[in-house]
Amino acid sequence: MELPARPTLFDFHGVSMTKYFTDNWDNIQNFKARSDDILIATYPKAGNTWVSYILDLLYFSQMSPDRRDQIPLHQRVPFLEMHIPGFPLGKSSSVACCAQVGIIVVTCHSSLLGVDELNQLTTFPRIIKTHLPVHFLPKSFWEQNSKIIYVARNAKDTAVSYFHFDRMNRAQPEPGDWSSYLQRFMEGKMVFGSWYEHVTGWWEKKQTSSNILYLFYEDLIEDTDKELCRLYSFLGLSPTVELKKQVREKVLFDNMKKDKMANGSRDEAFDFKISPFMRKGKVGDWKNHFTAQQDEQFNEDYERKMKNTHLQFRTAL
Ligand code: PPS
Repeated sequence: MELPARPTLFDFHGVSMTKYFTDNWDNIQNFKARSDDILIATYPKAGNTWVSYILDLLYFSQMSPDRRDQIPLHQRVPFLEMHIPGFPLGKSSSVACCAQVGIIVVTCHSSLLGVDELNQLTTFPRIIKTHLPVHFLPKSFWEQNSKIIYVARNAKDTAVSYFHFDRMNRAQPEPGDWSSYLQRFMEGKMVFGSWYEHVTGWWEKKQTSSNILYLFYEDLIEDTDKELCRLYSFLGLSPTVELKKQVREKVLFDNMKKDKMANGSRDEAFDFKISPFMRKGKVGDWKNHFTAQQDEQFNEDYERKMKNTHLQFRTAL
């Protein structure tokens, strides 16, 4: 099947975006969030899929054990602002199908339309993925006081992960070579804009919003159990010992990587020959990509951009 040409980046109200995340803008902004919705917000490549997987297991694995094997994660956790009509999703994507799994009815179609998918979800709570900067979030999330989990990841590992993602994902703009990519990352010319503004914007908002839990990818890697406990407490959940054990086991990088419903292998926009979606899952891989000169230049620029925030990141464990 012929794939559409890669999209181009353009300035959208001061944030670099592609049409796949802006074409449905009015419907996105008018999205009606509910008080029991749970939003997972991240800059791209900060661990959104990981936390989506964790929450889906927590809320649904006991009630509908087949869900995990039969419905791709991107349908269980729709991507709010994604709007790609007619984009191939998988080998059988052109064939419409309908699967009844537990109490959820899923229609597989050859489009990714986040708002429509969310409005059609029959399960609750709705677990929702977004990469929107905080000032782009539909206002209903604030009005409804929906729970929001923000995950942040250090800039260097994010840039590396994003680079490999853009190489293999034909729904993203051409990344070019690593050196020019890193330059554009520093300039904020990435889909969803500046990493610096994203992480600090959400951090500022968190200071006055008790409905936001701000997590760090590095903490999740270092002490998954501790961060899972913070999640349970924020969500007001008391999982059984058995469920906790199951979650702990299933969300390990190597186990998730084998899960065809979560590892991106069903997405035809991805070319795994170039790079897998579940790539390394580590803190500090940037050291394999940054030259000494790039590191020095990046650090200087970082100091300038982040001098007014208390937000601290770890680039090694
Ligand atoms: S996306 O496409 O923007 O939604 O990507 P996102 O899911 O936010 O981030 C992808 C990176 O998260 C890593 N990942 C994990 N790391 C550790 N453990 C688990 N279970 C896990 N699941 C996903 C994934 O491998 C990407 O990071 P890199 O560094 O590229 O490996």
